[in-house]
Amino acid sequence: MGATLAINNNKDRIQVNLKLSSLTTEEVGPANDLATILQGYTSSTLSAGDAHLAFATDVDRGLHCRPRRLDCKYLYDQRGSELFEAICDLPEYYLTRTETQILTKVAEEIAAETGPLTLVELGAGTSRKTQLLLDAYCAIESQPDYIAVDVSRSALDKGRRMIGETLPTVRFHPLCASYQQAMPIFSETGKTIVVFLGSTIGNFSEQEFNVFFHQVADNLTMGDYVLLGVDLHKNVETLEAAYNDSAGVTQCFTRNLFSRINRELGASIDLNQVEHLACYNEAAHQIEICVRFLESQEIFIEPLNARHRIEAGERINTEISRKFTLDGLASRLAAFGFKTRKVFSDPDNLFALLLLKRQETHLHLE
Ligand code: AVJ
Repeated sequence: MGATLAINNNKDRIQVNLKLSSLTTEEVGPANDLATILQGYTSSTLSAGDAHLAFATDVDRGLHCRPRRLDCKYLYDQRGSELFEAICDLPEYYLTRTETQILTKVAEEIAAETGPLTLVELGAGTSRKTQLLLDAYCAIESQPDYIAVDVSRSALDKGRRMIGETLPTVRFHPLCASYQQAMPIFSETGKTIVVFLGSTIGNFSEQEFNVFFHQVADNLTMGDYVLLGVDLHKNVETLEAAYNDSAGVTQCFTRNLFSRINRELGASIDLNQVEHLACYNEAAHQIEICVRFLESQEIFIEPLNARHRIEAGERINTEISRKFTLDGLASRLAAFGFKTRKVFSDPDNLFALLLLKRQETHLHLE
């Protein structure tokens, strides 16, 4: 085993490192040009055909589960990303405006703490909130690199246009990929801050949370940072209102997953029979979102020629949104090698931003 393996026991990363270094031998540009590296990564490993088949396979697998479930990342096609942006502007959806309020206040302090580095944002969407952070980095470095990772190509395009206008010195690198696909990139970006806002971490089950932070820690280097946005415990009324808005946008957002299945997988689900439900599970501290089918329906997945019979009254889980406490979180993150450097919150303690620093941790020397 070579030195790399001893220091960094991560098979995925090693494979990708090899792939990336072979790309740099081509005549496309200098080895350290981030744009070139990302282009090569995108064209060699992430194809649209694979994504379509993965969608079909994941839907099929989820419908075989009991209870049935669908992966919430598929909520974000073009229409879904637009609907999510509309959710962010809803009066009941306090999360986005509270996080924006916190970021406005503390962006400079974050940049001052970390110094110049590459920003990598997971689930960037249209990068609206991130502009506040990028603005602060523009004040301390001339051309900050910003890699926006999202599964929605249209959201990335919109973000790129917006950042191009408001912050033209930012080097914007869109990466249309899942988090897992994007993580090997962390080793190519020099000193890095991984930005994970909006309490998207709340979508992960306890196990997914653990896998995620294990992978992030594994792919980062000592001294790198994570900026994590988390939604905090609060009363049931506020929480349930945020996911059952009076304008019905959240219902459209959830239903859109089924119209996407119709559009892309050749199903013909009657969307009028798909009812959105969002309830707070107080014991588990999570919003649970599902749909209930009012009438029996068949879901046909054309690429796999698979059929699922959904009975009247049956539910399909689409999303969880967990809520956190600061104490619990900091100690759990410490176990993955993240020291909580700063915690920022709003006056009502609705939401928090944690600035974490990657520290010495579990050595897997073999
Ligand atoms: C993007 C995961 C943070 O859980 O609040 C909003 C998604 N779903 N309304 C959340 C969502 C329905 C949102 N996150």
